[in-house]
Amino acid sequence: MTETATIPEYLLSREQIDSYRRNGVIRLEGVIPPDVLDVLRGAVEQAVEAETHSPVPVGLPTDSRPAYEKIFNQKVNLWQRHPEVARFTLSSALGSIAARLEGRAMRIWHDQALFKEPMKGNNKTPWHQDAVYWPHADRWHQTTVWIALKDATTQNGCMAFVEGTQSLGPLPPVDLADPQDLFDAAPHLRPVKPVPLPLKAGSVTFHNGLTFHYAGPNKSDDIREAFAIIYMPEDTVFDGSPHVVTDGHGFQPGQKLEAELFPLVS
Ligand SMILES: O=C(O)CCC(=O)C(=O)O
Repeated sequence: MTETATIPEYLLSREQIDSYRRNGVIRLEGVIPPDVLDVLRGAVEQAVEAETHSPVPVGLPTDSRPAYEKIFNQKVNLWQRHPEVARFTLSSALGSIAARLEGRAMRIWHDQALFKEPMKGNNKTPWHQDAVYWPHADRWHQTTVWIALKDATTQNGCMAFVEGTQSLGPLPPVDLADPQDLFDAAPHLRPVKPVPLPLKAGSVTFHNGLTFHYAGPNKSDDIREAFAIIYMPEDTVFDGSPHVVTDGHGFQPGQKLEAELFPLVS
């Protein structure tokens, strides 16, 4: 397959959309066909490799290293520096799934490679909500597609979710480098069993930006490779908080995030 590999349109049933809206998460199998996945995985691996040996990715301020770097090799907004990744981040097939699940037109907020090294201490991803870290005035309808570039299993750190937690709304953010217990803010959920969602390579989850989620440590002997694309509603407004994606771009609080940095994909 050549560089023209494209993610095909994906049919969603009414039941799937309802299930996503109820649970705040859904697993969709086989969204990226094997031949397209080979191209996507190659593009992301190459981009990560190219940036792993430079001190700070081109275009990011030097103090921008996310706390997440302690947990995995995370590269944010690869699409802006690597055209072969951009073809996938800007995929209207994926963007249109995001739009149908959340019921509104969507823009890219950012993408990120999430490569979890094997056997690197206890590199679990702590329980958190995503949208509470983002400088968005409204945080209810962001969604992330988490694409397994290789099989994600309970052994190598697949994601797990507490279904329905998006309805709690934004809670105080936990410090990802030195996490507090997210469940302190919602102790009634402690007995609820989280749902692990292992994925075959090429399958994905979409999760709402407020759904509680976690990923275990990578106890395998291979890298857990995932690529995530985060979408925000078309009319998202900047709330003025600092963030690596918006810092230095001159956005004013109250301004709509409709720049070239945030293309419409649905
Ligand atoms: O890949 C992981 O371990 C965590 C990713 C995550 O939290 C996310 O994509 O929102």
